[in-house]
Amino acid sequence: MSYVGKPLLAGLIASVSLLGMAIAQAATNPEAADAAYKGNASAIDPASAQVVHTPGAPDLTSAEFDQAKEIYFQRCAGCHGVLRKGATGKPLTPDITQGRGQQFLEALITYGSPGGMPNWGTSGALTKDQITLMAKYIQHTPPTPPEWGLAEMKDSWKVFVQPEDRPTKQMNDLDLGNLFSVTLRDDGKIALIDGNTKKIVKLIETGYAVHISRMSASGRYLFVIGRDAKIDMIDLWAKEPTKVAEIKVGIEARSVETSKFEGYEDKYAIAGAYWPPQFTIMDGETLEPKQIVSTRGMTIETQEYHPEPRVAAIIASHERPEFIVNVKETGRVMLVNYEDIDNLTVTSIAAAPFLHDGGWDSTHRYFMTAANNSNKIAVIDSKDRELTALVDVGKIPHPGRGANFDHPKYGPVWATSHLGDASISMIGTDPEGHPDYAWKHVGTLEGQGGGSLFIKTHPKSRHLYIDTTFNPDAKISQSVAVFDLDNLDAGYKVLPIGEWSGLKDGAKRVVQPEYNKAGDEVWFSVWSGQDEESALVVVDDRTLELKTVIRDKRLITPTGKFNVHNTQYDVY
Ligand code: DHE
Repeated sequence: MSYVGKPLLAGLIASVSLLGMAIAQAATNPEAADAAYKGNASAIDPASAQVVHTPGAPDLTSAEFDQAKEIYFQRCAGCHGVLRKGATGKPLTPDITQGRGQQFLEALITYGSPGGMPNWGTSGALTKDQITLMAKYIQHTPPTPPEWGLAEMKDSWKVFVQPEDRPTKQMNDLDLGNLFSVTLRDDGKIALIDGNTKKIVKLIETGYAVHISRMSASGRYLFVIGRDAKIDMIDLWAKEPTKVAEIKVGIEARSVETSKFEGYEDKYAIAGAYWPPQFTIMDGETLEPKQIVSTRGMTIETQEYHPEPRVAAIIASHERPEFIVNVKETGRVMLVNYEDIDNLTVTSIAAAPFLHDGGWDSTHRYFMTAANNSNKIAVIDSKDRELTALVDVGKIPHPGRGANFDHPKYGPVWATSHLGDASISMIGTDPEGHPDYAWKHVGTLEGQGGGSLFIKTHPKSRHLYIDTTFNPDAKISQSVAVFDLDNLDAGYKVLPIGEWSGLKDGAKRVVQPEYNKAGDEVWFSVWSGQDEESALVVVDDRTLELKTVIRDKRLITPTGKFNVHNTQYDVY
């Protein structure tokens, strides 16, 4: 069965043009970088969403409805939500849109807004007729995509190699700890690359618009999730790394993780979905779905029902048999205890909207997570199961998993960069040794500019790298800033990663620094379009000089890179 295919492909192409457009707009409006980043096509097949004709809304024929649905899911759902309850973009439910009226809506879509709404008309992305159509369409009740429960999951679930037929030890000569799983975003694949030889070991077909890779606690299984909510489980011990199971846990998703608490290593996997809004706990060896939990519920602030709270980052606790699940729109962090898998206990912590990504402090006790619409970092204590602090940081924090290092004055700190400004915020994380600074925003570094997605260091490194992937200035989006951790006051150096790649054409956006196992080299993706050449650039962390460029025509749209050892042990 084809769940995505053409609509998604078209959507991704559309989202690339949205990206260009919104990034251009970001030159004058920092919110636009955020819209560019979040305004990707939805993986939902528009045809599956049921249409309701709404009293008070302008008439539309079935053909017009179909066309409008397609445009909405490709271009609008990423920001306004599938059910139009609002996320980065404003809510667009009929009670609001009918009140605004056709003319107002057409003008808004045509010219955009200072809040980050792209100028769909004046940029030429939508025609006048399409804008008239969309203004009518959003005055109708939002069509609802189908649910995805146990039956659908079981239908999609396949075990290619049963656990008893798998090897009991590593059957290949790969240096698994230094293997990298590289997302080939628009090619529906990952590339496994040997960190020592820099050669592609294998390409593996995965879900569409692949998002992230995570490792099982033992370091044996690699889990990859696509935006289409398909999970592929790869056994790295096989003669050559091989897919051993797959499942689709929803229609649209971003996160996957595995149980890491002592005694539960490799026992469970969990994946969060954007649609339907839910998470699923699966058997860690076969992906058999065990429990599905809906995240629909009340927002923390106004205690208002939200029908579509998407699951963002998930991290496995080292302190308890628990998964920590970020629920974006409600602003809740759920601590899901899997000790009794048939009777899960969930502790719901009110943090802040809209929770996105995050990672551990250096002790692996405190989960530092970005509430990017609130410009805050929520600190979750995984041991005492409570909110330790909400820390104000810069505009639209986006840490990835963040960066931990020792600051000469503040002791151990965790840092995030931002999509909305050039700052890098440092938060003290040592309540024992440096109580005066713990859970406070202790200092700010000034980076190259806004549009940053990822910041990275390594316990063995004395450097801190910050990308600026969505900065509107190509010179900045194609390079990274690096700070010397022993001399932060000296400011940053710029490494011209895009130029070092040797690529001539393309956007050459530099994204996501990732260290090798030894912590002495750093890998960057140089990300261009699907029909253009991309590359990986490897930098010597000691000298900050170019070490290698990995160019191969199979490396189509590389973005995230996940070193097996660092991902397995949460090293960052
Ligand atoms: Fe991501 C992590 C969601 C766009 C590359 N991304 C995450 C996580 C979430 C998320 C919730 C945390 C997962 C976890 O830790 O469990 N990303 C989203 C979106 O909703 C968004 C904004 C828009 C979309 O439609 O998908 C989005 N992300 C992107 C991109 O455009 C990026 C740059 C390129 C790509 O491959 O799609 C991108 N996201 C990444 C990467 C990580 C990630 C590389 C993991 C970083 C890490 O170090 O762990």
